[in-house]
Amino acid sequence: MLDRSKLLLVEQQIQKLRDDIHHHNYLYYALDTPQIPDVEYDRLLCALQTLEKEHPELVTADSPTQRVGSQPLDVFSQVTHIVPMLSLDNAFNDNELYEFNRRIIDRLHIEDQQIEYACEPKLDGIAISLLYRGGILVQGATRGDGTTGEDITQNVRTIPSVPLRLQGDSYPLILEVRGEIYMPKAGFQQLNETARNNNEKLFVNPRNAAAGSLRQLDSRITAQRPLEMCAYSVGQVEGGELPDSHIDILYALSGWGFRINKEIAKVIGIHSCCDYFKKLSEKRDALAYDIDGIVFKVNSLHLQQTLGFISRAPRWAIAMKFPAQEEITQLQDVEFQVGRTGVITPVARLQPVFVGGVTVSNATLHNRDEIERLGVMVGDTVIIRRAGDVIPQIVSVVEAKRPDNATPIEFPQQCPVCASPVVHIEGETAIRCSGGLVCVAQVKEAIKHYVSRKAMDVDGLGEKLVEQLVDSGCIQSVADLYDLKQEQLIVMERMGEKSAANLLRALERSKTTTLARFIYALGIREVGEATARSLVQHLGNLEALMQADNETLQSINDVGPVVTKFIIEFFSQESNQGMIQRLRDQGVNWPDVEVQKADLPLAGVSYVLTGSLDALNRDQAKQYLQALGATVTASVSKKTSCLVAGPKAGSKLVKAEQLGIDIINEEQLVELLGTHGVNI
Ligand code: 5U1
Repeated sequence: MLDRSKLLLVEQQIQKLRDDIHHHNYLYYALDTPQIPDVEYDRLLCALQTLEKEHPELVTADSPTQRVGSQPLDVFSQVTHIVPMLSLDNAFNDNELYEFNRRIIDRLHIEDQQIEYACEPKLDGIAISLLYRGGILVQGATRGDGTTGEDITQNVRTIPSVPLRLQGDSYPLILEVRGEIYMPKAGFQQLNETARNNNEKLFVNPRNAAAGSLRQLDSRITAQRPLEMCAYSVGQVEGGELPDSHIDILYALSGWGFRINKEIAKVIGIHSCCDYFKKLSEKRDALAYDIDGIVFKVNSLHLQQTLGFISRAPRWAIAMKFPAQEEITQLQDVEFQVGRTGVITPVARLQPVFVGGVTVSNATLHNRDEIERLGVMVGDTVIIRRAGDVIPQIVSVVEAKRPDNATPIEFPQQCPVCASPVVHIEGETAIRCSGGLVCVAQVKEAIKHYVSRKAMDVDGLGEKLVEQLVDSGCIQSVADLYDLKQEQLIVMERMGEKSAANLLRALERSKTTTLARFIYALGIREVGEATARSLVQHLGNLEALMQADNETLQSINDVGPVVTKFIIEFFSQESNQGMIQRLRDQGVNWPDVEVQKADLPLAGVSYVLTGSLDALNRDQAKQYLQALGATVTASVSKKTSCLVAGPKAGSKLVKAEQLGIDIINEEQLVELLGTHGVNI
């Protein structure tokens, strides 16, 4: 038993750690200006977890440790919104925006130039209401029908940019903050990359992924999804004053710990709103998140009150939507394209149609399954969708408009580029060209990938130029790039002396890179940027990667059996070893990387999981153990430190017993994770 003064000291330590962590969360998530490195932050969190583990009676719901999720619910309960959550009227063109402004002018009897508008991107996510009492988050709810939503408090708690406790002390006693929960594009891509590696179903777009993540009854799943929250208004407010303009309210919310959109702006008059819309439209694809329009709000709260509401939407706000992203057109033909890894993709050639601000004449049809799912034939009338900067997709077929001469889509038996036989690999939906580097299409795609921005980033070497260089026989592999001469380049189309010299300089510059970029640039199947980074973090150098065995690779975060197989296959091919050697001889280099692991609590400990687990699935158990620094491998060997055996464990259990390896059950695993602050 600790005496009172010692307990008081622990309480003070816990309080100080929580204050510090809340403050750094605020700097990181709300202001995007972290002031300490990640390891320092992890240290603070770890210290707090340790103290809370020793003193569970001191754990509170607003503690920053409480973001890992909790026991699954049976159902979500209902929540009534005291102040209804409104929707927004839409404008689809400048005229509709001017009409909105005209209605405001007529009601308020003022000049256009007297109206100040707040402009902000409309995030494509899920609307949320967060209720704070005394600065503590007590409820998170969906919009539902605007009056009644679902209580998803457990889920919103897991989102790092949702403050569990407000900053400062000037906030109202009761404050309901409204905003959008969304999944940034990069997080979405990473989530789907992992799902693809695990042969799981992919999410269609970031919005669906965010919605699916929030709808989880098990908040531990939500905790693993890369969600963010951005505040855009308030609902119920009691016991405190707010500023008298929308923009100033947003700044107040930012001061209390919320992320607000960086693009918000205050403008005068509706023409400036149009200018803002054009500017943001150009920036849209470069934003880290999807937006589907721009919201314009009368900035003065006093004027907002005078204008009031009509039905469920305020008269003082409008969402100007980006041009329609779906259109109707005709499928004229289907051609087959060969990708970097030999996958043959059917590409729809369409009657050109204007959609989402551009003319579209091609759309991907993905694979045979997709064609069957759509039931599409050449000659059909189809609906296409263009979302952000992704390749347009065929969404559905208008069967009523199918012409009599519509023809089924036939898949080729031979590669359309090199005529090698097409193979259909068991378990894969795709068909592949078996030509490998004999196939010019695969060579071209491999080179395009190698020079691309996220790989070796060779400025000035676009797709067309790569094709010309390959077609003219100047290059046959990536290693030939660094042997290119000025005289070979200047004879290419649209290539003068100056651009040739620039390109040679860019190639030279690209030789100094990072190991992660180089690994990504090699184009190993299923090795995306994130996987390449993971490989580097765990292995440190290229030699270790080239020699890594099945067990080593599978113990790495993000690396499952499929990608392991591709990595081993890639490095076992002599042609690839030769190509890497040639690149290094030509001067491709990178700085050494320090393997990061040593200060994690389970660093150096190797686990194997077997049998069925109950409280958490195998993937979750693997992720938790890896996050604590342990390696998790698929098979038991002398190097294994511990076997986690659930019911129905078989040969791995027998082998672990024979080798005298520690064996624990799931309950003991949960307890072990708990001692390191992972509460299941
Ligand atoms: N950016 C932004 N999105 N959004 C959605 N502001 C905004 N305001 C909304 C909605 C539904 O409603 C207002 C009426 C508060």
